[in-house]
Amino acid sequence: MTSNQAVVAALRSQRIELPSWAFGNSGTRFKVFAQKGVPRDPYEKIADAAQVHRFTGVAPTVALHIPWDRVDDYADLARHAADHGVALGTINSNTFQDDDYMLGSVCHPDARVRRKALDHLLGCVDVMDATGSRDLKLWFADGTNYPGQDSIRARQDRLAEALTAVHARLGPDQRMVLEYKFFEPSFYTMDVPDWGTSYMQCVAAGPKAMVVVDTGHHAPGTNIEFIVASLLRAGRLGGFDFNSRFYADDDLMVGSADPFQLFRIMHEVVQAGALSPDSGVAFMLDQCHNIEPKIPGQIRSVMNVQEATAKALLVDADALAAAQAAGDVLGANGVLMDAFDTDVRPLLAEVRSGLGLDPDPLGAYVRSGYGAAIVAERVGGAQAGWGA
Ligand code: RM4
Ligand code: MN
Repeated sequence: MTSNQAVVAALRSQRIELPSWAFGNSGTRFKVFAQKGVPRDPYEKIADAAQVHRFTGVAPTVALHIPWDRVDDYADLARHAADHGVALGTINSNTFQDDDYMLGSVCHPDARVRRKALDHLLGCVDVMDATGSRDLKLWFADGTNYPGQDSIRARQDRLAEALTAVHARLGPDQRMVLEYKFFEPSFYTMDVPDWGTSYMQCVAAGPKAMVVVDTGHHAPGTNIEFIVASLLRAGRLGGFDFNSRFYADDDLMVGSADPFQLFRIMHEVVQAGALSPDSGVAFMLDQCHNIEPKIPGQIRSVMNVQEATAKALLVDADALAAAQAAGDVLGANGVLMDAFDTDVRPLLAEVRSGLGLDPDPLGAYVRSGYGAAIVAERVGGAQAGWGA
């Protein structure tokens, strides 16, 4: 294979997972602007997600959020997904929207609440058994608002206890991925604020526990690619929740705020040989589309990840290694910038044509008439939204 063929092959086999919640209505605490044609249930969310795969060819799985996507029969939902050419992916737990969780979930001072939260997590593994999902994503809103409110160390102990119990429940091919976030909803301490805490808890929990990096969950200026490199080196990078941030956890389209950062992250992934679907690194989107249309917003996001990936794949690894070994600072940086400055859109158009797809996914989606059809068909019923 020429190197160009290797790049094309890597782009063809790339996999990006979509979040079911990106297709429902979402907003800020000020207002949710409902959009016409938005799904009313998990079945319609999956039908919409399937459109993203139909036009990009690289997004064949949809992550569920429990209980937002609760259904009576998960095996039936999995069949529905298969009928639409996609599969169910990561199961996201939710221990942040019940009144009982005001002071936390698995870190709560009251053992009754901790038990309730743990039962929810174990229930999510039951869902995984029915859907065939590999990963359980854990994000805990747990934390404190005031110094002295609770014991930082006791809360870590409670967290460890819960993670050990979940780990013990996982099947041989299942994993848990633990997400961190430096602030919000708690403002003084979050119980999993950073990758170091997540890593320590994962190591203590066992080999099926991996760290997940949500790109929006860092303080401004954080060098995320350094974290990615470190976790890859330790064999504990379970995956990404991709999105963009300007200020906080903005959940904007990945690659929209800082495409260079996304490129730098993907460069670390490519260098570590972690791009392929069997590498154990899950590439997921975790986004909300508050003012832009949702299906095109997801298509655009997938394309942004593809563009960053293509640029990372175009880095001349030999030239970079030679410049680094020679201490050629400007030369090494130049190799990276040459790749970043490449217009990869023609290459990706070629990749799409090779997959039998329209080279212009956004245009093809509009021309398909799907967006207009769901606006006409989905009348009545309650639209799905963030939190439902
Ligand atoms: C959280 C976290 C989780 C996601 C929810 C919707 O901030 O990022 O991954 O499931 O939001
Ligand atoms: Mn996330």
